[in-house]
Amino acid sequence: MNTPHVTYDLNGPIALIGLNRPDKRNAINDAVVAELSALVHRAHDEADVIVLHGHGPHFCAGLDLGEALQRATGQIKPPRKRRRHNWHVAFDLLARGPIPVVAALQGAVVGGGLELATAAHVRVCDDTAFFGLPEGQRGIFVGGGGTVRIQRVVGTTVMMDMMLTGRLLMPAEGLQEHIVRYVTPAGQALAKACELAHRIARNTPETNWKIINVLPRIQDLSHDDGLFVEQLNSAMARPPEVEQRLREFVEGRAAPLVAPGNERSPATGPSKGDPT
Ligand code: 1HE
Repeated sequence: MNTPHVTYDLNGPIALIGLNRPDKRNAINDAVVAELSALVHRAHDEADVIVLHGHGPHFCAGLDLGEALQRATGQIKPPRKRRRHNWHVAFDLLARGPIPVVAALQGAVVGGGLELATAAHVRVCDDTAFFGLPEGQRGIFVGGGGTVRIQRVVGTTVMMDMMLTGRLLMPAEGLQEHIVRYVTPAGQALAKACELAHRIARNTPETNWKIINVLPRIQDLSHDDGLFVEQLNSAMARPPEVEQRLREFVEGRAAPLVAPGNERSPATGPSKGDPT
């Protein structure tokens, strides 16, 4: 099911969600935010992992500056009542939803595009990618969760430099600053993201949910409170797959751990609808 600006494809346990305004470098306007939210809700119902990508040579050029200008000049009226920012709602839906998100990045990953990318849990880019926060040059400020998410990923020093000087980071620096964890040759980021997503889909949904929902919350807690929440989590009722998976290992039937350089070998357990 596609919407006018965002594509959606279900491939076994993986939902591919693609920004599809390549003529505008996948800039994000209100329609994109609404369509993205609807498709993420759909993926939550029917998939185990989301792969987020952008059609064309650029992942995303950030905020739609044409629409922003219309808003600044009053051609688009502000809503009568204040409500939670639609970008925050949509990006939190990805970042704190029930299933992991892998982002495949190429070309421009700038401004709101970088804010969107950092709502994903694992990020892959190809060697055409560049990362930037040109808000300073546009006279605006980050508004899609970047003060929270990007700052936590790259740290205050790097984010301030990017915003104040307009410095662009290339893939090697993206790796160094933890914006991405994998860099591929040009055109291969999506394939790598799908490969990782299929691997993630072999974990139990319960563990995946905990990884993406418990870790970031514990990061926001004190040492003591973090350990307390970790203990509460360990005490939560375990789904039946746990016993099956423990038994597979104890009886010597579990797949081996994934060795570096041999990342295509299967991780533990079969996955529903996995093509491999
Ligand atoms: C756009 C946008 C956009 C391109 N909003 N229309 N974002 C930025 O400051 C980045 C602005 N964009 C660029 O710097 C460049 O477009 C790119 C480096 C991303 C790509 O360059 P290029 O040469 O491939 O494309 P182009 O010729 O610059 O743009 C092609 C078309 O896309 C053109 O429209 P056309 O009708 O003249 O063909 C551009 O106007 C259009 N386009 N980017 C609207 N962003 C919640 S706060 C978040 C704050 C931010 O995100 S600030 C960062 C904004």
